Amino acid sequence: MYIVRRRAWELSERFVTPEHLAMNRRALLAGVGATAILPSVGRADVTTNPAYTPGRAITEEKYATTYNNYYEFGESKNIWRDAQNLKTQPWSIQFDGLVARPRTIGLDDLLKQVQQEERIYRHRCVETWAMTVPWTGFPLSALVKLADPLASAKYVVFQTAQDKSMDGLNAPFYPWPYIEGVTIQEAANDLGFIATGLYGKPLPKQNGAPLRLTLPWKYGFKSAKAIVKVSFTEKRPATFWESIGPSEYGFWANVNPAVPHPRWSQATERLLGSDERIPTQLFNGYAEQVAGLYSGQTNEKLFM
Ligand SMILES: Nc1nc2c(c(=O)[nH]1)N[C@H]1C(S)=C(S)[C@@H](COP(=O)(O)O)O[C@H]1N2
Ligand SMILES: [Mo]
Repeated sequence: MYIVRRRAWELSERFVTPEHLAMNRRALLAGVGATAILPSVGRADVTTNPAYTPGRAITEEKYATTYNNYYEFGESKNIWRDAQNLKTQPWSIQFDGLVARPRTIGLDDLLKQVQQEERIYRHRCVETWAMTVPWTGFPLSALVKLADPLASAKYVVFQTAQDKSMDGLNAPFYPWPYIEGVTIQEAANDLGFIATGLYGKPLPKQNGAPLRLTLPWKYGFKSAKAIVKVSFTEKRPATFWESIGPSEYGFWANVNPAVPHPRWSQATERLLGSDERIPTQLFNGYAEQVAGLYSGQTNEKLFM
């Protein structure tokens, strides 16, 4: 048999799988129903933040929690069962690099020092699938404040756990650990979020438990899962996907329908649970909140 061995980051064929075909209109309508109910559900210690209204139906939970990208567990979208083997308790996060006091903080201790809220965000994967989900968590800016960076820090770098339950780590070729990063200014933007929950429940392991970055104006690969280390640096970090394919997965990775990926258009996206494609928006629809971050950077490849 003739097999085309695509390199793993060449994801273009993967949009068309039987799973997608199974996601029908009925599912989409169920999602619409959820929109009407969800924002009014109050939960102890968590307030739903009305400033983040997604303007489209919330994705059905079963799609957001069973169709995932988590290369530590393999290249397939169907890793949710395997991810259950990750032990997320106890968990601690290391703050290092350009901080006043490098240290490791237990997750429970960290969570006592932040105010949790719920935000419904659009999510846009670089592969052109998208979803709309209610995260629970706290502002990224609060995490940065806790870490207490020095004035010389220019970047915030996030590192994902490397655990024995993660079979994908045995795959050669990938530059583990999974590293992502943003500038200090980006990290200070209100939209940046650290998720601890999804759909009002603790964050599922496949979605990045116990702590996951969420940057809704950027392609999904910037949103590192299972964070164990937050470092502050003066130099721009070599991030995971940029190291693998710099012309395809750049450092900035801001969503832009007008800038195609070298191998596919970014003009439209497919909502999980539906076969329909909808137009993609500049900065994933968050231009008003984040475009100002990039006003001085006209020569940079900000969008791929
Ligand atoms: N550690 C880690 N984080 C990751 C990834 C990954 O493979 N490993 N995939 C990224 C990509 S490409 C996307 S689109 C989102 C998917 O998040 P979800 O599975 O919760 O929808 O996680 C991002 N975070
Ligand atoms: Mo992605």
